[in-house]
Amino acid sequence: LLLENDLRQAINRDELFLVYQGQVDARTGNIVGVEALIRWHHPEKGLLSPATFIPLAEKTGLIFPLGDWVIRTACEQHQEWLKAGLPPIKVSVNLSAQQFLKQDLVQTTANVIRQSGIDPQYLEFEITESMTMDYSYAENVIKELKNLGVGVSMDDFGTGYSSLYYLKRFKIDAIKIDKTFIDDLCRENDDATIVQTMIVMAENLGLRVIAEGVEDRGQLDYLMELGCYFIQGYYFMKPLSGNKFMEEYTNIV
Ligand code: G
Ligand code: G
Ligand code: MN
Ligand code: NA
Repeated sequence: LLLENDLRQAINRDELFLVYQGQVDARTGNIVGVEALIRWHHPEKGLLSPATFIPLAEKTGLIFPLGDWVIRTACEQHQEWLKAGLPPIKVSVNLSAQQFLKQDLVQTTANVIRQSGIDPQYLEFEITESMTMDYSYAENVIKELKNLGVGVSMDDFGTGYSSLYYLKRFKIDAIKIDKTFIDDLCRENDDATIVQTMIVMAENLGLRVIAEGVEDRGQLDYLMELGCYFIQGYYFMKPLSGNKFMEEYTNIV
């Protein structure tokens, strides 16, 4: 209950912030996108990771103002990078199931796009397949987001229970292969087989594939051999503040 009250005030008190993890095209070394990840600088407890407060936010309904803040802040950051001279890069925002299923998501997103001035092709939402949901409603939300020009990717791909059905039903743009499949890619034949199959399937369905949690050269080489070039992981970049990200970007390119 105490933490809930703290979280309620955290937005107004400027205690929440986003960090950004670059996604790299391993063929060129260019950054092709970033994922926005929320953090909370708690006045007493220090830095808190989303694993400690997103479930609480979901339970209490605070996920709605918090989620709106994330979308807005990520879009504003994109625009600031542009003003500072960076080329436009896609920014991905994680959505909780409740946010995705809330009636005003599309309207809120349209408002943020208009107010921030972001070109919507550079905004993408990450949804997870573990959401239990009304499929025809979800299908419609994705359609409306696409009408706005916003992309949708499936996060943590392979860990849910209906992933293939989602691919059949929803017009998504990309899958993000979950880190659990990448961890032992070079040691476990089964993991390698599963990853290879995901990549081939995505390719044939015309979806972008991003491998998550790539930490070493061996994993990178293996993924490139399998034809997966979009890489997110500590091997290339850790999540960084907006300013640090810009510095790194300027150094890389
Ligand atoms: O950044 P980190 O690895 O600590 O993130 C842990 C989890 O929190 C991930 O599953 C990630 O998807 C989730 N997460 C990070 N930022 C957000 C956010 O802004 N909104 C939601 N709903 N989840 C987030
Ligand atoms: O669940 P989701 O995919 O949204 O969350 C991604 C999370 O994975 C982020 O919290 C990010 O901090 C974390 N992450 C990204 N790359 C790596 C990595 O290479 N190693 C580890 N251990 N975590 C990573
Ligand atoms: Mn994600
Ligand atoms: Na993931």
